[in-house]
Amino acid sequence: MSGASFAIRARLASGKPFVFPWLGMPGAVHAGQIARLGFDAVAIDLQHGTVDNGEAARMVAAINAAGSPAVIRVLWNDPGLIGFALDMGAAAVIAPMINSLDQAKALVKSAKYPPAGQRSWGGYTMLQAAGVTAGEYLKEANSQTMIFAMIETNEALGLVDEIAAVKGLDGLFVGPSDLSIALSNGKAIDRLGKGTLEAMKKVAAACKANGLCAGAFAGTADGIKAYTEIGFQFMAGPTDLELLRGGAAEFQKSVASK
Ligand code: 3PY
Ligand code: MG
Repeated sequence: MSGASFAIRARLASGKPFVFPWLGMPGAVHAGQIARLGFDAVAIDLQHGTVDNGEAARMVAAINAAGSPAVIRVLWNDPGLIGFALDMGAAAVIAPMINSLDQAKALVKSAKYPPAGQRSWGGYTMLQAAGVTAGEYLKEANSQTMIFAMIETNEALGLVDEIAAVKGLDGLFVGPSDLSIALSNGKAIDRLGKGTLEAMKKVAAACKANGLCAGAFAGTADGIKAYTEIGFQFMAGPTDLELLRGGAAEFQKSVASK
């Protein structure tokens, strides 16, 4: 699995920020076009996006065909959904709302083949993405695909050292919108707030202590800079909707100014 579709670990080894846009709108055309822009990967959000499974498969294929790894944030921590994402050829899977040790262990069980877990064999799209035989994929999948547990609640933050120590996890991924809502007791979404950043430092420290990759939804270039400074490396940039709206707003402004 030395192809571009599974090049996440190799790129992370450079120590540089690893940045990827976050697609929530269905469409293999825009996914493929964005994958050609030189980001480290392209993510598809199956939790809050409007992408169905068939479209997700076509989007992963388009992203991979453009020479980029695909990341999938699954709808929930469910063995079927996690297996589907990996079978489609995702090189990394992010699972939302991991709030207990049991949930973290279940995530690993769904995502890794025995003996590390109980991922179910099948699908074959991933063989095409990886450009390998079934035997080669089986040998390398556990080490080459990356599994991230999302830390985005007070419970998860309280248990972050224990969750980070769960064998088989490859990284933690902060959802700073949900985390800031939890920290403010439902009052605010504050992705760059002081309290959010302090909490995120704990997540980065837990990752460092356990050899995990520290990830987060950063959303903007300022977010990527701020999170890099506190120890994060694997970071999502804006959503496709925000990029589209931003481009349209700029066009509208330039037309209005003529
Ligand atoms: C969050 O910020 O809560 C996320 O899940 C990222 O979209
Ligand atoms: Mg969230």
